[in-house]
Amino acid sequence: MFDELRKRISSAVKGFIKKEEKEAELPAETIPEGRGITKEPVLSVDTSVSTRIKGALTGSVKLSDDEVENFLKELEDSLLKSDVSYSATESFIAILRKKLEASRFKPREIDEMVTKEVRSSLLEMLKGSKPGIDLIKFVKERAVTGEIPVKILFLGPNGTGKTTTMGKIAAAMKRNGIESVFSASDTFRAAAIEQTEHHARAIGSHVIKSKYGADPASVAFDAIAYAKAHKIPAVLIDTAGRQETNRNLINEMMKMVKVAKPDITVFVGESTSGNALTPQIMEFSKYMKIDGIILTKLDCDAKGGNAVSIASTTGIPILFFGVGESYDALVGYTPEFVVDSILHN
Ligand SMILES: Nc1nc2c(ncn2[C@@H]2O[C@H](COP(=O)(O)OP(=O)(O)OP(=O)(O)O)[C@@H](O)[C@H]2O)c(=O)[nH]1
Ligand SMILES: [Mg+2]
Repeated sequence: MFDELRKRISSAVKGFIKKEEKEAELPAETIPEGRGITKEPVLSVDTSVSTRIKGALTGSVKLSDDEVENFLKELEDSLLKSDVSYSATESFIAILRKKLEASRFKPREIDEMVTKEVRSSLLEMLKGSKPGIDLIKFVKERAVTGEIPVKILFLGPNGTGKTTTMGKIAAAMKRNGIESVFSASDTFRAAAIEQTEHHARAIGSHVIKSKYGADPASVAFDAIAYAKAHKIPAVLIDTAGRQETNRNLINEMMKMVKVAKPDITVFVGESTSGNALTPQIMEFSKYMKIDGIILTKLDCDAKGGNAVSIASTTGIPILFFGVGESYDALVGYTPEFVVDSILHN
């Protein structure tokens, strides 16, 4: 996961070797000492001979405007090629530009120090986004106040991992002592009901189902009634997937929202959808409020740019990443997780 973004962002090692070769041609006293290939990928700044000479003489150096701009241009191209949205790239570059222009660098540690600035700029940008709801904490708090069941609706285009993710959430709840009921509201595909039942059995959750073709909202209504009657704190509502632009699906979801009145609506999207992901989310959010996003299949996503830009582009926080098919392959979103995965520090 994030491999391509990481490679692009830290394309350094290649550039770094080239630079080392360039340095070998310089007079010995102008070569900053002690720069070798470190284990961690380090970004590479193409510094001019004059910057390095000044650095060698004074012990600290400011990057010239050209050096900053060339570096930023390269980084900007890399981010855009890795599916980071234009607006996210621009805000990141703006934060980083300020830092690079204001900083003085030790000549021997320019690349390491610039990498640190990149890290802190990425963190600053990601931390600027709205934090997501902690689902487990939310249900626990509601259980204390007695406002249960908490109803969580999972929706999104087909095949993104809605049913599997619902299973993962139920498993995480179970580990935290929270019982849940599944609403098998994907009545669009005959096998979907069995699939939901299969997950419920494996996790030890309850399941409410109806027949193939039944009204999905009425199944949710029954699941909520069951949870109320049995004081089960969470109802997890599975839904059918289709093309995000499919009008029937949108109508079905709107009816679901009206009938089930979910406390939390989660959009489940594939991180591998590339640039198609944001329009998918925006299409759903035209008709209903999306509270959080779970980005699945990050383990299959070489680029990883969506993880960086989704919150800043859509204004909707990422709650979790799906990183595999097993029930425990769910990672809570933190800006640090994203940045560490990219920069490997
Ligand atoms: N590698 C990987 N596979 C995943 C992940 N999440 C789900 N899958 C797989 O993706 C496939 C589709 O998952 P489902 O949960 O059936 O997706 P869905 O959105 O419910 O599909 P529909 O109900 O047909 O719309 C399954 O093979 C899952 O095992 C993930 O995070 N990583
Ligand atoms: Mg499904």
